[in-house]
Amino acid sequence: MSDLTIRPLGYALGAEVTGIDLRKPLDAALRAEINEIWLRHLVLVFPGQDLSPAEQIAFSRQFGELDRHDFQPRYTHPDHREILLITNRPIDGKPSDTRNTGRNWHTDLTFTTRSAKGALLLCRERPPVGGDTMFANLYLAYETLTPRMRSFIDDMEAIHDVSLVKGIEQRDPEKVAELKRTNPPVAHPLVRLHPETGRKSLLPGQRVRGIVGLSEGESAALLGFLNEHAQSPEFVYRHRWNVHDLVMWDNRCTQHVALPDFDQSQPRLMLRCSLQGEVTGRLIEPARARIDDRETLMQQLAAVA
Ligand SMILES: O=C(O)CCC(=O)C(=O)O
Ligand SMILES: [Fe+2]
Repeated sequence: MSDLTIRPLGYALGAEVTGIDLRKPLDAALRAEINEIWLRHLVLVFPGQDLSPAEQIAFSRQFGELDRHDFQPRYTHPDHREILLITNRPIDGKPSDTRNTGRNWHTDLTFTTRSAKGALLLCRERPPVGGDTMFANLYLAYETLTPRMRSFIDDMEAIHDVSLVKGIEQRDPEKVAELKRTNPPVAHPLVRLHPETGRKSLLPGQRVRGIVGLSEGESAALLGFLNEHAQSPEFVYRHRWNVHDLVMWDNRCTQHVALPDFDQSQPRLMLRCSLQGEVTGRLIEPARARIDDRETLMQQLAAVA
């Protein structure tokens, strides 16, 4: 047995893990134990881990292939493409485009066909108050729906759209145009199966434009309900950061939001490694990206009649 101590931080998800120095290599048994704790608590907080970028990368790699952050190459660590800098500190003398990362409820990279498996975020600098991150358990969001609602939505697909990333219009317009061009809307299952636990979870979020096959009105009503439900306080853990917290979340069954509840003149600096996920989405043709607007059609028919 290892010396790990696990302290649950929230009813729905989140656990603090102590009794480990993440700078040291993990053996297979310890790796398996951490993975098992991760699958159980979905968000792990390892406090007091003063890791160098190379150490953070080495630990993160134990849990999957690392992303090289091709979306935001200007904001990666100068010596390590695997580390993304999420900060309000200026970069190359310009406001950082990552200063408002994650400002609406989302699951990472769902605007690509291959949303992330997970992420490991290390706090380097934080404001005196605020700058919290909230995480929600999407297994519970699914399991607490009625059987009737579950079977209604089980085989639906949702359209995820990068242009719904909150605050995207405040970023460098050229980069945003490129981001939109290279990331046309994609459809992901609204209910997904976790590849390791086999449990179903909901995949909602504020970057979802609509549901394939539903009218705009139907989509808006259903998504409004599902989003409100999935953000219920009883499914949420709110993390108040300390410097040297390493937080590791399972992106396959959670969503999160980074709160702008702090004085933006105070520096916040987070270093992120992202674990590559499996392909679960599909590109949809631009014409199909629009929701089938049956409502407009019905109105036109009514006007003719
Ligand atoms: O800055 C944070 O707290 C989290 C930002 C975010 O959404 C992410 O790193 O995926
Ligand atoms: Fe995120």
